Amino acid sequence: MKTQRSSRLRGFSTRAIHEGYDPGSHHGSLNPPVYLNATYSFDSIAQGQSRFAGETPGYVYARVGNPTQAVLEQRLASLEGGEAALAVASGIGAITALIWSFVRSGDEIVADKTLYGCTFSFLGQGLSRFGVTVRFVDLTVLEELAAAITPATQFVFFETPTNPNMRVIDIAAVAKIAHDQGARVIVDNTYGTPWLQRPIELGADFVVHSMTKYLSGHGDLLAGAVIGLAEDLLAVRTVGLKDMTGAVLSAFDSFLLLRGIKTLELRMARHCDNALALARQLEGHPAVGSIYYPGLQSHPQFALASRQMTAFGGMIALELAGGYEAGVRFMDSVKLAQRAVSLGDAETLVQHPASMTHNNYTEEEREAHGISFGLVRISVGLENLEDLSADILQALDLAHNA
Ligand code: 4LM
Repeated sequence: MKTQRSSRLRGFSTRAIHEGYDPGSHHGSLNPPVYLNATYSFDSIAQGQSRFAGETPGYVYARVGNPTQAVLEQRLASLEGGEAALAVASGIGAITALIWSFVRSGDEIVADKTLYGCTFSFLGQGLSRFGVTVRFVDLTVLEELAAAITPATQFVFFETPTNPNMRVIDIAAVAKIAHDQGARVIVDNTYGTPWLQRPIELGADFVVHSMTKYLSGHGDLLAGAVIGLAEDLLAVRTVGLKDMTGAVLSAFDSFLLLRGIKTLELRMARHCDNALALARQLEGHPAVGSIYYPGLQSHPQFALASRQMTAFGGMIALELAGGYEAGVRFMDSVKLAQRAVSLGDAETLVQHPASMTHNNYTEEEREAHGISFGLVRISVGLENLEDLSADILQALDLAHNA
């Protein structure tokens, strides 16, 4: 496998703020211009033809690229330690554009059994209509991967930590087994972000993101990204994006993402600090039956998470001792936290995966895939920790003592 570029050229935040943009080339404008255009004019028909043929660099039409988006893509590639990146209109747009670019009828995919609901639908229901076989296995048990992979396996796909139940998967170990069988590895790094883990440096071939979440950080847009080798990314841009999904990111959303990513390190550090402190308060609380946070020593993959991740992320899942009804009372009782899906925003968000983000699983699938009906998900925000924990604890008390 070809080795992708090391991301360790300059510090993380330095690259998050400066990579891919030189104000001196843009009248000193500190921020990149927002290029609001659908098309690009050519000096001559010959120039346009050679750009279309891929013989000379340059833009042709905004479905294939835009200079504001290009700055964002260079920055993303640097942060993830990949050769190239493609920014698209949503996380699902990124996953579909990548997979549509390479799979054909008869191919197989092995995926972890816990995935964001719409990813699960695309893989499990969407692709099967086109002759692609997807096997869902528990990728924390490497023997299950070895048993499921065949010479027809194109991709091994997983999230880590998994949405919503926070299982942690060993990226390097999965990549080794997959590569030995000629399959390529896609890691959805939405929960992790490149600040917490860089899957390509651990052996993954592709990283995908819902940039709607931590990378944007402010809940004001939908976006996705694919990062990987330049030749593969060219295929994803010219096939998966241009011809198969058309999931184009706007220049303005590219600009907002560049703004959000400047503070990614600061925000992630605060998300992680708040989440770890809150998880420690919740563990052992009489209202809490089970809690899933990889920074707690009780988490089954605590040792793996400690070596694979810089810190443990901003997401917590829990089951209340009083089950689903207590969970609903808890979510209905929060005052500072908001009842909403999505994650990675400044605001703390609580939601019920079984009926919301993961409602495309049938009841049987949910149980088989370890997503319990009583599970409550918290996306821990950036609020003052004392205010946040007071809100969560008062809601837990109300839920417990009702
Ligand atoms: C949610 N998640 O969980 P777009 N990959 C992961 C995700 O969590 C999501 C996507 C991809 C949630 C949305 C409502 C790990 C989304 C899909 O929504 O297409 O940008 O990302 O609350």
